[in-house]
Amino acid sequence: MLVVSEEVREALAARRPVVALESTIIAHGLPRPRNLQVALELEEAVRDEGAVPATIAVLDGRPHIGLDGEQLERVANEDGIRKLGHRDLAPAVAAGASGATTVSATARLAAGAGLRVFATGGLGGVHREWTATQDESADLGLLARTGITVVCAGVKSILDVPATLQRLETLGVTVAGYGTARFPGFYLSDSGHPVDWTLSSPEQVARVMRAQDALAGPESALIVVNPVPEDEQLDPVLHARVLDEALRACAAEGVTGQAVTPFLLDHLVRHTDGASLEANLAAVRGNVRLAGRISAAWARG
Ligand code: PSU
Ligand code: MN
Repeated sequence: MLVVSEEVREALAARRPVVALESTIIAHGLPRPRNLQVALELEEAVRDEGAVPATIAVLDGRPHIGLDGEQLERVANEDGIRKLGHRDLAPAVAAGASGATTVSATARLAAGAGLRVFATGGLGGVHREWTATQDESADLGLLARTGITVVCAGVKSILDVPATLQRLETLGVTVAGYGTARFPGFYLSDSGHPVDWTLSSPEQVARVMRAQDALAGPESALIVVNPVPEDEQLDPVLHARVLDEALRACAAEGVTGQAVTPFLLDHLVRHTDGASLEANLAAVRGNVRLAGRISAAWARG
């Protein structure tokens, strides 16, 4: 069922490091034509750390683990590329549809193919106004039952961050700050909330992964949160102002469901003169590099 690229298959067979990358950020999280450049750049960053990148997407009904240049271009530029959460995988496969995978769908496919380390920008989570909309990303529930290590810059700041942290605690998902005791704020280095565990090297992360396996029990993810460097973060004052406007525009235009996240991200890019895009990219770049180093430490074990 899964189409695993030759390069990824060989790396897995030889126990060499592999890093899974999601594709929703490319198809629906970044503007064209920058999105394709970024997709290529992220794969290059994984290679720089000595690991093999495996970007994941569904093309013509087939889930792909590892894309070639032409396939990456389809994800970036093809009109009609859907956004697929994990619940959308089966209908997409049955219909022969093409779609980009969110964190939940990517993590499920990656784990199914035997990958252990995954890098992204920010996770989905609990939206503000949850009490009215009950909008909580399927990312959380899936990570609560999938044994994968996700490197991210926290959750998108468009979300209710403390509620999301609480949900992760309730669901039993381990969260560790990389070199920090603070939970990062995606575009910002610090969300204002603490984390309970701090890890300071790829080897320490790999040791936690081995401890998870040794303890056995129900599978769940390890979320490693890696802050964007302070000198590359979005100006916190600008962030607060534009985010407030974006949330109001979203409500005023009646945007709901899957469309909420892309709407808010796009609003932020357009109303910060691209500064949110730069901070977003700085965060993702750092996460991808760290994931490369963690997968190398994991492979050495
Ligand atoms: N973070 C970004 N850009 C994105 C996403 C996260 O900077 O496009 C995507 C991820 O794929 C994440 C998804 O899994 O948004 C969550 O969407 P939703 O809130 O609809 O579950
Ligand atoms: Mn949602």
